[in-house]
Amino acid sequence: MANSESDISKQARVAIIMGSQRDWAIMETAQKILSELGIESDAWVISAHRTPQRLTAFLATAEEDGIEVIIAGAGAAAHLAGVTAAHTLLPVLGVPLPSSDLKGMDALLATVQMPGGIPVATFSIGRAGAKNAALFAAAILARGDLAVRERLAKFREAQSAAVPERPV
Ligand code: RP5
Repeated sequence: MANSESDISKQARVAIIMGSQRDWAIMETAQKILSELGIESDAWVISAHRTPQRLTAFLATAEEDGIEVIIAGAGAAAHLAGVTAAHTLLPVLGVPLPSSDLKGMDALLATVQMPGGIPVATFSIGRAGAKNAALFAAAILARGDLAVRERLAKFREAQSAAVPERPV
């Protein structure tokens, strides 16, 4: 995992950012899915309130560094995805995390309730949200990348094939 705003992996097409090191236990699910789909990603701990300069420095060059989609995971009063979206034209996929006593309901509302004008696509709380954000990022990239589209189609096929017709 890259740790500095100045070392964005040149190949990474998807950036996974999260407000705390503690969020990685869930957000690494997104990186695993992207890797299964052959999509380069890179991950950073960037807090909108604890490391605001790190966030603006990262976003200032993200697009020119080749990032096409940003997945932002945060818990509690989760403003990371919204602030990120305010600083970039890249699509921002928000994952609310269950890291507070409210178990993600706070983060869900904070992430989904963006006032009109700055959109954040919001996913479900926790691991399922991280997984779906990665699949959604793949779907975005698949519009202009047939190889990704094919891998996404295979992922869906394998997922269907893994469902037993009868309970075992
Ligand atoms: C948010 O606050 C982070 O995304 C994290 O989920 C939550 C708690 O962070 P820590 O205090 O555990 O670092 O900013």
